[in-house]
Amino acid sequence: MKITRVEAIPFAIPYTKPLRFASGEVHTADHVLVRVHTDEGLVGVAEAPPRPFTYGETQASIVAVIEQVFAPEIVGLPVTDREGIRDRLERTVANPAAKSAIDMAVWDVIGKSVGLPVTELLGGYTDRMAVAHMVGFAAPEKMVAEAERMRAEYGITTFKVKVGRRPFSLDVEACRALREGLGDDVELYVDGNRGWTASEAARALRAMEDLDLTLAEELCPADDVLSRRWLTGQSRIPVVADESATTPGEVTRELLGGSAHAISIKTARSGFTTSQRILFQSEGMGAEVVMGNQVDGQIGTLCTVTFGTAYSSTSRRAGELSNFLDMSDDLLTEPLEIVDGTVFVRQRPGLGIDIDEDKLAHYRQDR
Ligand code: MUC
Ligand code: MG
Repeated sequence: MKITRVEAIPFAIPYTKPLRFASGEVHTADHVLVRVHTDEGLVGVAEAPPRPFTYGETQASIVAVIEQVFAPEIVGLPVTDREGIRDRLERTVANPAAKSAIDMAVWDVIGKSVGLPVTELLGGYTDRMAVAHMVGFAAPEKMVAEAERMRAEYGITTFKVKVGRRPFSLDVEACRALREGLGDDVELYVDGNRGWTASEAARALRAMEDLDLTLAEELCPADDVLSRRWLTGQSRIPVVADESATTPGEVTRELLGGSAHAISIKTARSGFTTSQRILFQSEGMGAEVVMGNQVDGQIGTLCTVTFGTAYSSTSRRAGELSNFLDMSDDLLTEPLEIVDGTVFVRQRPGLGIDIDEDKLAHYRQDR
């Protein structure tokens, strides 16, 4: 079965509540729906979320690179030739969200063609994942209220708190309010999105030592090589590399350089094919992994769940799977649900993504 066409459809769905963090903020899901068509009529689907503040991609750049570079490279290749497709995509540097959406749509077609869920093709370890919710910047009482609502309505008990503001006491205060407001039974961890210097981060971690935080993600930039190593060496909780470790080479650099202890895997930026490499490499090096969230919509979240449920180590911790709840709408005919703090993978051929064509017509930006 050969690839005949790759569609890149820009769409925009507003958030009911923007997500704010140290490197940026998201008000609208201005994503790109990617569809890989084949000569047997099967079509694979995934979405690419542009995150210019992290990877430099925009909605327009994703559409352009797919239409002008990636589609011409891969049309005509057998859809099962995942390595060949990856090779062709990797001839172009960067553009991780565009490449990943194509990769995951290709896996979707393969799953459909053999009548199996992609999660089973990948590893098939479990059918569900616990959910962690990302709490963005706001006044401490609003952050606590949001977490309380997530716990009451969806049963979520793990929260990733965005930090990285100046002065760092703002975030210390917010984390303390969350711990006091939610009690000892919830898991709290923090993500700085490179907002602090290593010395600020060290002081902030010390000030939060009594809060039982479980992980500290990307507190300062990867380019602060020596000070980041200094910080990681003294941290009493595992330091997670997120945007600093998006490729196997970067994972090696962060782990062997002593700049991180654990790795965040995001299918939105490494698809399934490269995420597998990152996962197996992390396991081989003895590093924990977290299934992260690139402020994904429901399609992207289903992709994360598909990968996260496939393996033992990716399903061990709660995955960041809930921020689509703040979108005003989405494109699936059957919305993704979180019940008792859990998301289930779809036991259908491929990824189980069925696009509501009326909604797509309403939200698409190219007509
Ligand atoms: C995260 O873990 O950093 C914020 C920006 C992005 O690309 O992902 C999010 C969450
Ligand atoms: Mg992060």
